Amino acid sequence: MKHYFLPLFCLMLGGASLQAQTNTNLLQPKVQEFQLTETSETLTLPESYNLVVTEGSCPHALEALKQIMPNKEGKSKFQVIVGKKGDKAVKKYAKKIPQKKEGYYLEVQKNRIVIAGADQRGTFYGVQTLGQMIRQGQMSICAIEDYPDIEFRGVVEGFYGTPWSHEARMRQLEFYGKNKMNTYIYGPKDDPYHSSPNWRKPYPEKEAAQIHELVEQAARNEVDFVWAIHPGKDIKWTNEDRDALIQKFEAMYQLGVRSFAVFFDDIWGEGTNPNKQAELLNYIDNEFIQKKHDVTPLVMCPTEYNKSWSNVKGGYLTTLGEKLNPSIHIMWTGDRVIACIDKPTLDWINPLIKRKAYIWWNFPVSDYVRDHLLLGPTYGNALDIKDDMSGFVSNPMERAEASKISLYSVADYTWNMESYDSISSWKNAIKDLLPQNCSYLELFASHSSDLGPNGHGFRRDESTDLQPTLKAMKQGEQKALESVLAECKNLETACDILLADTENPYLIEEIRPWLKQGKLLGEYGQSVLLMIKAIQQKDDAFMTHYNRARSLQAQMYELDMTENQNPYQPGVKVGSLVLLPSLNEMFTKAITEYNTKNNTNLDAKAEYNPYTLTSDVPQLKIQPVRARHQDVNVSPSNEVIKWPANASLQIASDQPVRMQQLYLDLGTKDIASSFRLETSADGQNWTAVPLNQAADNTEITGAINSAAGQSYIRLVNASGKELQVYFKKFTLRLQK
Ligand code: LOG
Repeated sequence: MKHYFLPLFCLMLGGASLQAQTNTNLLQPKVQEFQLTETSETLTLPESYNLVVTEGSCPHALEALKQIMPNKEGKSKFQVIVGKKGDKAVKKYAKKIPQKKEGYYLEVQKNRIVIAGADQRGTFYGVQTLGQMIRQGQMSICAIEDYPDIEFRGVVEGFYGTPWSHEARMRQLEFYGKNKMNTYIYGPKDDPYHSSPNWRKPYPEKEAAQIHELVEQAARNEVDFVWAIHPGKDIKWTNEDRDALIQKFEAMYQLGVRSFAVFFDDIWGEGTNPNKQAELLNYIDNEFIQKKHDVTPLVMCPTEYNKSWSNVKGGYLTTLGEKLNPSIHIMWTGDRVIACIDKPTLDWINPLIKRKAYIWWNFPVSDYVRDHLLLGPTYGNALDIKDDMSGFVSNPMERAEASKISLYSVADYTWNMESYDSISSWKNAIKDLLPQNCSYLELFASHSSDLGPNGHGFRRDESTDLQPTLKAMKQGEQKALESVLAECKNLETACDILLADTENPYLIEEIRPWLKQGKLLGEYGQSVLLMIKAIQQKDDAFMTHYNRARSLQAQMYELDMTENQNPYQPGVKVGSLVLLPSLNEMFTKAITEYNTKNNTNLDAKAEYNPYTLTSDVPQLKIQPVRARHQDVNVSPSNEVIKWPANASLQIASDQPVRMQQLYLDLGTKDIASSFRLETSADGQNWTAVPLNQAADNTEITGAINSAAGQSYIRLVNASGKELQVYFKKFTLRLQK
């Protein structure tokens, strides 16, 4: 619960004098209780302070304190009293310390500052809050009682794609400490020593040394470094593999790791057996976790980790619920792989697993929409569920710095849920990341937040503030046209300024291709709108604006084809939900009308996708399909696809194309003979195309080489039974 007590006379003094006070809105995460004393006085720190502590207590908090205090420790009447419950130093304040794990009491008086934590971590968090107050300038004379709503708060580095760099992780851990997040789960899917094939092997020397360094950095920032293993792809339920897993954990323990997780997500086959999983995990818990005495509770990610994949009758979840030791946490992504969490979500899962779910929130992860940046506000999770979960960790983007916009808000949400406000938290996050150029980053981020069409169907609002103006413009309001024009100018300016920003070079490096695309989009918008104005005013400059708009369309396409060329969702998309389609629509409409009026034949097309996908495989139904050069690609998926017998995936072109070859990868060996590939000119009469797969290889090819044009191609499960496969590649190459 949040309580802000503002003495009445303080309010009556009005805005100006209040500005000198601490701005509680900028305390991050939002504090639970903030109380101003009966004066509007503020504290200016004296030149030195007398530090009162209990020997040996709270070393990380004291280290942090040294860094935030602008003045020196020394002889002074001004006291800074720091300690945790039970310390002599804070004995006088014991009653004021919140009775909550990781809570703290912080008091600012004319002659002293007191930070009294419920434990070491709480004390460290008190210092963080004090640091935020000091950075604001003048401090209010005040008292704060603060504590987190959720026990485990933080991040799971659990995405597919290039894992974060060591340096990025070091910066992240510091960021978590500053924002009072206590958990970092290390589980990048593409670290071979986390998953198959090398989960059984120890890390090579260099990687081991880096992990040790991360563990130390985590400790300094009061973060639990949780090392996760992902053994399910090839685990055998033998004593040998069980011992290999324990040995790996032991090796990680030797590197300093004191928190562990086991992930069984995105696998099929033997590894998914819930009885065997529970048996193994209980063994690890009894023989390793509990015996060490200094290790935090084990965390596991189940194979059925969301409701849409759960077969309750099959008994997977109930088996885990009944058999797993009660201290083991079970992760859960919600009703779907990508979902926001609410009360019904938790009311469904908690009884099944007989414990409170530990939420793995798949946002702002972008490993299934790698051409987009997810920089918008963090919203959608219910505000009334703090008592229904044991933990909440967010799976971020491959781009570590850019993810901080969302992670800042995750910290805010999990600390003080009822007070969480997604928009103000988003704005504060951006200010924190790029203090001087925050207004430019905010504008850019507002147009770079949706994911584009994707197989999960998860979308985010975009260009929210501009939407009413765009609507008014469509209805012919001239003032609205001018506002949209101004917005496009501002977007160009913002991207230009950000491209040369030096405040946070890591961030700019990560988002550079998108900034370049944003700049082109801003320029494109201006050309389109100036072109429309020229038409209205019968101005000769029309052709110049038209040609420039055409050129910018080509430049945006070129950038999309040359930068961020990952093999999954290559390209660079900005403003793809609202701004770009609106401008394209305006362009097409204006040129079509112009052509009719002037009897001209200017190209009015702004965007065009001739391919459509249809499928009766539920997980592939809304998978995006896109043309690139000579290729037509269906976006790959990260999950296990359950492909029903006789179900198919079909691509149709709106005009006949000469197909050359299909490149397919279902992540499975010896599977080609289970599928049938066919092409057709009319969608009625189908011709079979042989599929080739070399032994011991997952790649499949289908040589089509049709001389005549075909409009359809489809891949059918011809095995007579449901198949479980990955969907790593579906590329149709066309003849030149
Ligand atoms: C994976 C995860 C991936 C995410 C989003 C879980 C538990 N597992 O479909 O590694 O980053 O979805 O693509 C997942 O979410 N599989």
